[in-house]
Amino acid sequence: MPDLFAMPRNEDGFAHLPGFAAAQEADLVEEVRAIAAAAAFRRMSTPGGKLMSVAMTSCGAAGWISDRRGYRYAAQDPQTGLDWPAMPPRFFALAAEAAAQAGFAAFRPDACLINRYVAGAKMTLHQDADERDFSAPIVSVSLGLPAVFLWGGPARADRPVRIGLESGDVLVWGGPVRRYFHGILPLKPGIHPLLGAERINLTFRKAL
Ligand code: MD3
Ligand code: FE
Repeated sequence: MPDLFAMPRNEDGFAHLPGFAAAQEADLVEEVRAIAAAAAFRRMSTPGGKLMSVAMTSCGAAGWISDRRGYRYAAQDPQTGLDWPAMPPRFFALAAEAAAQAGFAAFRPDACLINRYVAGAKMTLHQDADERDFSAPIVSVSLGLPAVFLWGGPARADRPVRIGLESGDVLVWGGPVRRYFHGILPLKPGIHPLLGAERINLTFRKAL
C-alpha cells in the first residue's frame, strides 16, 4: 500500500497517485477485455476527417464519440446501436476512492472512456470540454506500457511539463486544472507483462 499522504500534489486539484491501482491491474485488464468484447475498440475520425491513432471504447451510461458531426457523449455505441456496457463496480469504486484521496468527495462518474495505444499512437494537446459538469474531477488510470504525459496550461501555447506515467498510476484533475490542455507523446514500443505491446488508459468522467 503506497503512503498516500507522502505523495506529491498541489493546491489546484491535481493529484498523481503512483501505483494507486497497481494491486488491481490484472482485474482491471480483465474488465477491459469484457467491455471490448461487447463494444470493440475502434479508431474514430475527428470532425476534420483525420483518423485518430488511439483506439477507443467506453463503458457507463454515456460513451465519448467523435465523427464528422463533432465530439460528444452518446448513450449508445454507434457501432452496435446498443447501450455501452455497464461500468464495472470495481471501476466506479476505484475512481471514487482516488477522487476522495485527492479531495473530491462523492465523485460519481457516469462515463469511462477507454483509450488503447500501440507504439506510435499519441494524443495531441487538447482540452476535455464535452462534459456537462466541470465541477466534477476527471480520474485517469494508466495500464500497460509507460507513457509520457504532457501537462500544459489554460492556453494551448503554454509550454507543457512532462510527467512519466506507469502502469497502475492514477491521476486526478479537478478545479482549475480540469480545463488545462494535456496530451500524450507517441508511445514507445515495448512489451508489458500484462498488456503486451499496448497501453490502456481509463478516464472516468461525470459526463451527463
Ligand atoms: C487533464 N487521455 O482521454 S489521461 C483523454 O492517457 C486523455 O489517454 C490521456 O487525455 C491518456 O481525454 C491522458 C490524463 C488526463 C485526463 C483528462 C484530463 C488529464 C487531464 C482532463 C483535464 C486535464
Ligand atoms: Fe483529455
